[in-house]
Amino acid sequence: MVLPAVGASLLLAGCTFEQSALHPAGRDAQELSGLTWFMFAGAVVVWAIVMGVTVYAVLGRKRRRTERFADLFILGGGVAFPTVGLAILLVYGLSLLPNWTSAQAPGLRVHVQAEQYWWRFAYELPDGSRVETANELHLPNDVTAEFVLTSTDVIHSFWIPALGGKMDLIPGRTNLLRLTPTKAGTYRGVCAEFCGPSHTFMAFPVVVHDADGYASWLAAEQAPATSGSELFAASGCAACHTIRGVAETGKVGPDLTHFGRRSTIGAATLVNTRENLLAWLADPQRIKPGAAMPGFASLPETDRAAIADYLMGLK
Ligand code: HEC
Ligand SMILES: [Cu+2]
Repeated sequence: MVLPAVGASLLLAGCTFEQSALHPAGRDAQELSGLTWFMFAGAVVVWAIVMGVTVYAVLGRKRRRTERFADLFILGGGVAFPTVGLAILLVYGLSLLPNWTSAQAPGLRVHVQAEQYWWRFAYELPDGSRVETANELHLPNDVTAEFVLTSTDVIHSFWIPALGGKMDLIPGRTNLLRLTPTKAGTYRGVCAEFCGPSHTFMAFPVVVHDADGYASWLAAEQAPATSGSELFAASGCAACHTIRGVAETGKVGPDLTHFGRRSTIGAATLVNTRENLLAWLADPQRIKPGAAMPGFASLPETDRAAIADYLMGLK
């Protein structure tokens, strides 16, 4: 019974947020989709000409063509046409460069560390301190965000198609990517570089807020948890997970301080419901092969239920 339920949630998780480069909601994505449609239109014109000439060659009246016509045809179609076509494309492509977000000064910095198979997000505050969270990105609309991208295990890639281009996270390197959202909404980000068996379960919702919505999200995220749980500590969860204000030593897994506010479990693998959380706690490996969290099927069911209720309550 668990598997069909999990399957349905997977599908839901896949459809809830838009993941499309053709429905841009960011400055770079807008430019990229403009370029895509421009190239597509050009390709259609070239295809139509080639097809037209092919049909003419096969079905057209058979009359002898002069050598002069053949020379002109080769020079025109083989040299002049590609030169002009590619020049237009080059000029258009270069004209887009000044609009690129990388040229904008950032108004916000988020440190992103990719891990097999989830995302550590840390928001840099004006005083330099950081608010850590995981697996769900929140951004203010119309503000250029700079992402500081690192990885500690293998190469991953950070991609939010609705906002712009992607950038790899490479062990031993720090890469920078700037994106400017232009439309409030919820989008889907993904890991775009194969990183292991659960690569496909390494996604994240991206919520773009208006300025007030973002400020109140950040203020709530910054606050420590309001309650602790004996069971959470006693069951060994605190060895890997931090809940700020309650248990702050676990650094292996995602920060769970406000887990109850996240919309998904396991980096957009499951919708965040009590039922799915219980399935996750019992056997994460079954849901996400290779995930670096052990299963807790050995805990009494009542303990798991109590821990799930506690985590869901961390708003
Ligand atoms: C050995 C370290 C380890 C232990 C112990 C551990 N976890 Fe995890 N946990 C992880 C890792 C790593 C992930 C991320 C897995 C992934 O998504 O790839 C995770 C993910 C989670 C998530 C999903 C978080 C999110 O942002 O979606 C929850 C909830 C969670 N763990 C709860 C628990 C609870 C409750 C316990 C104790 C019963 C526990 N964990 C024990 C390492 C651990
Ligand atoms: Cu990855």
